[in-house]
Amino acid sequence: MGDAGATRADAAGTGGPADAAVLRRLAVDTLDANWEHDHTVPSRTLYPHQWSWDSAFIAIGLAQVRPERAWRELASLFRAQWADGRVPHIVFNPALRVGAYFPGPEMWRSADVPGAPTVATSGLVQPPVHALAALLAYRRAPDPTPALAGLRRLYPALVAQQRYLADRRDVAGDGLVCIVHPWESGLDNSPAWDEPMAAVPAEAAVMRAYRRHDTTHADAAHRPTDLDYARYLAIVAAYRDHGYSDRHLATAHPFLVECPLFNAAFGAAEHALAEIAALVGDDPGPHRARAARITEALLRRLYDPETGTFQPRDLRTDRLVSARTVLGLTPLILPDLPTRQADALVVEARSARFGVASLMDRPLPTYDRTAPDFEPLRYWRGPSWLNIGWLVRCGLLGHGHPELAAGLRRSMIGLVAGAGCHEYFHPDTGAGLGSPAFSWTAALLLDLLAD
Ligand code: 9WN
Repeated sequence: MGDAGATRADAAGTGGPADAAVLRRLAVDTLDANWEHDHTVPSRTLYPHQWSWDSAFIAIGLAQVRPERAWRELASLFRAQWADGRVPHIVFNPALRVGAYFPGPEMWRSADVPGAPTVATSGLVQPPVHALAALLAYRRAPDPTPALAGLRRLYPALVAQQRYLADRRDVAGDGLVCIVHPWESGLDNSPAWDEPMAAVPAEAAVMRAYRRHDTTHADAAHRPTDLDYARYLAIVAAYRDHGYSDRHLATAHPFLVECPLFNAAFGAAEHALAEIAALVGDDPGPHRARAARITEALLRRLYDPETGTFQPRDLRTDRLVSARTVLGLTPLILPDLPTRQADALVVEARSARFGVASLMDRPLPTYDRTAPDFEPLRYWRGPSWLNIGWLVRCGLLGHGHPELAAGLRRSMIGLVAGAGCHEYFHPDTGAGLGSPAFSWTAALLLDLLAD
């Protein structure tokens, strides 16, 4: 990031009131402009429907400034929950024209599946950060009474979301959940998926039959490749053609991975549900017990003592993938992560690979910046994203590293001060990339400013 950006960052991050007020206004305006009846679109151009984990992050920011919308945001998403408990990763807005996003409802065909809602959705899920978001939205709310009512209404749906994952997605029977598509990770083209994706048969040429929507709104060099997309579509077709039934996964599905971030969110959700249960008059005990089992399974299956970080496990080969991505740091959000592993993650976070410091000279990248295939412009293969920094910061705070958390906070606020509410940022210069008016950037900025 250039000097001007760093100066503004410091002013905002250390309480420069004028700059903080300007940033807050920018964030609220971004969220207002992206509000659509009962939800917030991630971006008007690139992502004009409702996305699952976006809505969770967005609700955390809305809770402070538009509290009623925070609960409508989550309620509209959970209205699209399937009968089996899955919360779809996209809820399509029926008012939009065909082709407003690719792949649209015609590819997913959710209406053909018994148990899918009336509204068209995808059949995939995303990291279950919703219980944590609901709890934080409650804590951030200016008036606790409607917020508690919101929590109470949502609680059974949050429990059903976890039950779906535990009952249907523990394909290895090891207590962890597997993702069946890179889109389920939320970090679509992360180098973490290169090894498992290489085994998915597909050819880039199939994309000639389709029109990608993303590359008409963003630079193709900043997005996944056509070969990535050909594989994404092949995996969707495999899942869809089995009616999105999880019974066939072990035998017939081409992509099955246990992701550290997804499972960390799965565990953090049980911790959050324990707190929500206590607030709404239910028994927190079973949630606490499940949370402990998830942390234990993560340690057993995904922690690599050689590298001192968590790595995804490819269930097709039963091997840990080798790429060191920021996904590995995210189990820090688990309050019961043992000190030994938490300390190792802090070492990894502070290393030249990720550069977390109390005074950061560059933003947190999504991939090891010393790796030869680090790509500073391409989506999840290097650029800095606010939701990931926000999660890592929560983890640093939870494990007793306030100075590092403060450094990360200043760096993230500086990114928006320097470039606006962009979707992602250049990990060296801080330049804005992707959508220039991205909702979770705005929402999480509000959360950072409030702390
Ligand atoms: C596919 C909406 C979503 C985010 C994901 C991000 C991106 C979609 C896409 O946008 O994914 O789901 O079209 O690239 O990778 O994390 O939820 O913001």
